[in-house]
Amino acid sequence: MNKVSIIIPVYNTEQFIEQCVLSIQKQTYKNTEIVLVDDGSDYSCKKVLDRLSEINQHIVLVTLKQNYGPGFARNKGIEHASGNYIYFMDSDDYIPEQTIEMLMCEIKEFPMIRGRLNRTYLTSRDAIIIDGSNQVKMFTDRKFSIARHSTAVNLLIRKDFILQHNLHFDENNRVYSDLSFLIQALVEVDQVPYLKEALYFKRLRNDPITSPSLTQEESAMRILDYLSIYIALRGDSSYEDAYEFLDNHLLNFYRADIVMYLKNENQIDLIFDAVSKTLAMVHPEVLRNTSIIAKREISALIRGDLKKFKKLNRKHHFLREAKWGASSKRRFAYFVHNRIFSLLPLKKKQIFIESFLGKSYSDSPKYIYEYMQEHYPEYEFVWCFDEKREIPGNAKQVVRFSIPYFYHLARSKYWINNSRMPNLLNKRKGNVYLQTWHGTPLKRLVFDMDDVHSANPKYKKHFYEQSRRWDYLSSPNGYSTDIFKRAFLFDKEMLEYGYPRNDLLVNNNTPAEVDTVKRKLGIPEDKKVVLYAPTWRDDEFFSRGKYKFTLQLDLDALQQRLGDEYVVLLRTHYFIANALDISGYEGFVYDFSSYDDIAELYLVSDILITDYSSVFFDYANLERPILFFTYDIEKYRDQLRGFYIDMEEELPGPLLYTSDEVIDAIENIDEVQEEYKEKYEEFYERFCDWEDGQASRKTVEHVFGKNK
Ligand code: C2G
Repeated sequence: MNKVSIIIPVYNTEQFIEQCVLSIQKQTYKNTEIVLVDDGSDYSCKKVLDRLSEINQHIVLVTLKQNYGPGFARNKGIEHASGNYIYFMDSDDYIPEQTIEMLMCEIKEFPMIRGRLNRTYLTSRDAIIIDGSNQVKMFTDRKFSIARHSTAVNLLIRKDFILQHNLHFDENNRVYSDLSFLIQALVEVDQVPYLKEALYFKRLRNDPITSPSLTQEESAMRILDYLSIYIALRGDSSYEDAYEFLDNHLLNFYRADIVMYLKNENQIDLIFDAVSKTLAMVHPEVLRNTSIIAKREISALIRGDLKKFKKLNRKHHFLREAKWGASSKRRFAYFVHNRIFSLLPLKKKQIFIESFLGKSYSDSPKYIYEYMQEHYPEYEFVWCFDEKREIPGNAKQVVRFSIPYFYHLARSKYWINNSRMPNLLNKRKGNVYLQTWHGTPLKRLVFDMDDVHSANPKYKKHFYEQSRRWDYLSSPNGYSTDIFKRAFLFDKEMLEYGYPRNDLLVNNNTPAEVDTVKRKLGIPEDKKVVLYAPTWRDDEFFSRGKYKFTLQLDLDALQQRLGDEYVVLLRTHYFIANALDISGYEGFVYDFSSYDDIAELYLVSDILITDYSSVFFDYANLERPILFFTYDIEKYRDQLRGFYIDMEEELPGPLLYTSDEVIDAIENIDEVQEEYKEKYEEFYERFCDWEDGQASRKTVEHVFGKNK
């Protein structure tokens, strides 16, 4: 039986390599050998490789003394391979069970065969059924397009063919070494079979900031690497057949990568000469097919006319942005913000303020605003909402994403926000951004998360870009400070004064205030109040930003057993798009999901039920009982997020899994409180200690105080 050697260069991918190897062990094609080439990895990765090769006798571990790059490592792998077929993988990828068998079955008399690449952000995926036809497509005229993605992964190739033609990976090139191997191989054949059912999962790292893959590295190095491989291949007459493919490949690279890189004008000097020299090699016929814009730039580049190129580059980026801006109303507004409104002078006493994406008048921004209304009347405020609403004070209001919204964003010196701003907004020089954030973290945040299960896989990258604009960040306790620094990679000023939003809970916790708020909310003053405030689930959504929630509390049972003594307030997270059906429970259940400020709901509630929401950290300031309805804790903890604290050990109340358990706990709330007394005290000390009712004042003084 034919043996397949799977060659995998490894460099510090201890996070991913086990899964890669496991996916090979699970192959239905059994006669395989795994050649792991350790390309000078650090100790922690070496340890993983040693362990893997100890337990799996099909692993051949080749250790290189230093980091030579994937080209050298793949060549070394071929030298050590004992199989008569070679298959290439990257150490952070994985394959479905049948990939190798399918390729082996279809390679027949051909020297090589290619499967399909499927890019994914997830750690594991099941094979996707494509159409099940298992039909091989033959690439003849367009055979070079097999090299289009510049990668040799998911290529199965006969070893004697490699040796016969002395095929090798470029050893001097870090990112594009595969391209040379592929072109050498492809010029030797007339046709290449391609099987789209043979899948390969190529991991797009969801964290291109702290753990980028080679192609995610945004640097001049990557571009220069590409140019050098093009020059080497294009200058060698043995690859004449590939010239047209290479020229087009370069032009695509120019449009997609070089143009983007040169958006930052300061980078032009770094690569100008190399780009100029490379483009001069392209056949004029191929150049003729490019757009007028590209043609002009390329012509200046080829002539080496740096001054002209800079001028064109600036103009063309403006035109590209304008064209982009013309494609929708929203984009037009961004364009006008970044290119026009941002040229108008900053208003030094104007504050642009928003809470929860404009969905409410609430949270720390509200309390900062109200404090400043009273003590800093010289400041003007622009509040952003999704629709116009009644609020105290004399703030202007703008509707999110309207033209006035963009206008005031650009002109306000200060921004105050508790969540995220749109990614495409440029922060202008002189802008000061106070980020108050919105909760002590329980669920792992951004760079502490492994997989991203929410609707936006680019979450980490976007988050990083956005958080670079923050100048100040509010922290509610020392525990949060540590996490924020690490998980947000935040290194500017941390405001360690507690949360402005919790001032209310410290200052207004009196029976008279509670009754006033109850009357305002329209709930009976003679009943006790249970507040149920769950969080959202990353994997349950309709579309991006629109999450769904299914109520698991049995309202019937609640009403039967508690209806005489209690009323229930329901409050879903602001990401939740669906409304809960509470018809039939009038006078017992109240839906306050769209009520502005949850702090007022805390104030009137005798008991809080929640799950993995940060609401309990705030509620604990009231020192009232908290129950945790954690019916899906395993999924939430193990698959979706992971927690920073041990829920079983450290929470100030019991974990409950059914409606009956929740009702039992409410009926026996005094005993529950007694049982959790000590834990509650420890919890309070750890998370609520900074809250002294003065957080708004201290925060404002820090950012706007007289010495600023
Ligand atoms: N919130 C609310 N109603 C809910 C849940 C939350 O009003 N049913 C508000 C609370 O102010 C809460 C904040 O939204 O503190 C954040 O909600 P979480 O459920 O904790 O979830 P998330 O928005 O993912 O933020 O560091 C904090 C984390 O990032 C959590």
